[in-house]
Amino acid sequence: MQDMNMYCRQCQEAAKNEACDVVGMCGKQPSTSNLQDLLIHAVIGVAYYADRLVESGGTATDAGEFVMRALFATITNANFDDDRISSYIGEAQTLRAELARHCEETRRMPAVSELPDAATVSLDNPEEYRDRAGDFGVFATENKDLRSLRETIIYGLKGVAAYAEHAAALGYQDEGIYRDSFRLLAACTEEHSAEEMTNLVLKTGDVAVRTMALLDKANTSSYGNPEITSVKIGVGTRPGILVSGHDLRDLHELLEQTQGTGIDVYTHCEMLPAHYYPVFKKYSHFVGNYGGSWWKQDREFASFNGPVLMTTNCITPVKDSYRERIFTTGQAGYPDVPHIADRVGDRPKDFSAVIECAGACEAPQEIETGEIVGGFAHAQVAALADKVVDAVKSGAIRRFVVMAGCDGRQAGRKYFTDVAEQLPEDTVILTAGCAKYRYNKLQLGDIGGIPRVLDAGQCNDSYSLVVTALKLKEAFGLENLNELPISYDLAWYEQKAVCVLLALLSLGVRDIRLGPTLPAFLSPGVAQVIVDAFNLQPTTEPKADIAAMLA
Ligand code: FSO
Ligand code: SF4
Repeated sequence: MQDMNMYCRQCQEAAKNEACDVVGMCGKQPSTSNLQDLLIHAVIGVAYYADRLVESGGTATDAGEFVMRALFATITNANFDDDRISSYIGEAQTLRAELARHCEETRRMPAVSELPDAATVSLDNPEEYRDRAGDFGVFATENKDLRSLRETIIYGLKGVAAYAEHAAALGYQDEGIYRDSFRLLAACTEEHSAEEMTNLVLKTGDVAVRTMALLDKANTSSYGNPEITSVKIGVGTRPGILVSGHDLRDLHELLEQTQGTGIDVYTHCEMLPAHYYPVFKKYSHFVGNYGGSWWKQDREFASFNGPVLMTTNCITPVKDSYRERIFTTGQAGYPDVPHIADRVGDRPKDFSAVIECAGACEAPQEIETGEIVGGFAHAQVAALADKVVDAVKSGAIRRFVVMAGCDGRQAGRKYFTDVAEQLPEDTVILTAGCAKYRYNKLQLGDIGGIPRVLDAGQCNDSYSLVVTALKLKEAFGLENLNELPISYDLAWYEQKAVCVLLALLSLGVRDIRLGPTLPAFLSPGVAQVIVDAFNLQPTTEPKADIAAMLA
């Protein structure tokens, strides 16, 4: 850590594809980054004791909920608020002490450096984090490959945490997911061989699959199965509230509270797929989607004119043009931005401040018109299964290309638009996540009524794509997922995409292309292990990659 303000390489925008060590490319300040390192260290301490507790037959649901919330708060572009991260560190210390008291082995401490009292880390003294960050951050592990494997597990679990928290918000929890997450975090304090750690990475993928399945169950049980839907992208004449992020319960409660107020509700970025759920369709003031991917929010939030509610990541540095009308809730946070408090018990969150703000705003400025179509989650695809299977058997569909994942601001991401445009007309793109904004407004046509871009939903709905693949495997009587006419050309940005990638690897999916760059946290040694086992490869040029995928 010498001569570094911070050290973070958890996302695709890590500076020079190595690490952000001066300030985050995302805008994360050194104080926040170093506090997040400290929080991860504290969370591992909680998991260590919770693991011991469940091993001896106890339950640790509260610890599970806490670990998920805290990990989620450290995801890229989720929480930039030092006070909130500090308060999580304090909570972690209290919880760790309580769990330790419950454990038989209270004298055994994690094999990582002691967690200092959060009170001794002053928010007024960033130098202190700088000096001490090396004790808690990735450099706490000396061996580069082991460090890389530990990071892969922790980043995968950050994605798991986000999805587990959305499921928990709807009343769906799985002790098994908590238990395995404790074990995996605790394993990051233990000495393991590289082979054992590689197995733990795949175990993280297995936890990821189960968590995405849980969230799928939570979403579809609460709001119905997504249906094919045309979503308007123009605007109305009434003031609006723009809802971004991934939390469907937040959106639901806001829709309830805005009924009959004369205010419209629009989705932004990853909230677009909410329109595909039957329950949300009954709200006549839920009018459409505004704008595109998360990284354009500085312009789009300015022209929206009304309040913006960030339910999760991705929030980017807040600009003056909308500073007075942006709100966060859940694990999203930004200094000096009003935060809508958590719900207490079953009482809904109180969005009155957002609604009041909307009442004083002008209607959104129109930036585009038309519609986009989505809603091809697994139940809807299953309903079309015969048509899809026939189209493949007749040769009308030659290949499916899964292009799920995240979007980002780097110019190299034009690759994904180029691939979508250049793929031959007998191919179908399966997508989920904000990666879709690179091509979901192109007019790519359909194949016998099947659109050439099938959007399953949010990034967590990549699970739907897996279910679709499993159904196709069954329909074609194949032994192995890799025998299907499906290629994977994934875009990654933050840790939920790491979670999705590990999920696919744990299911044995091979030959995945990943771009626009491979993760900086994969050491050459670890990258080689993954390449050898799964033939994971970086994206190259659209033409060459398309040719290889169709070969
Ligand atoms: Fe995108 Fe952001 Fe959903 Fe991520 S909005 S980048 S993978 O948070 O979570 O796809
Ligand atoms: Fe850099 Fe990404 Fe970390 Fe932000 S989250 S500091 S952009 S590596």
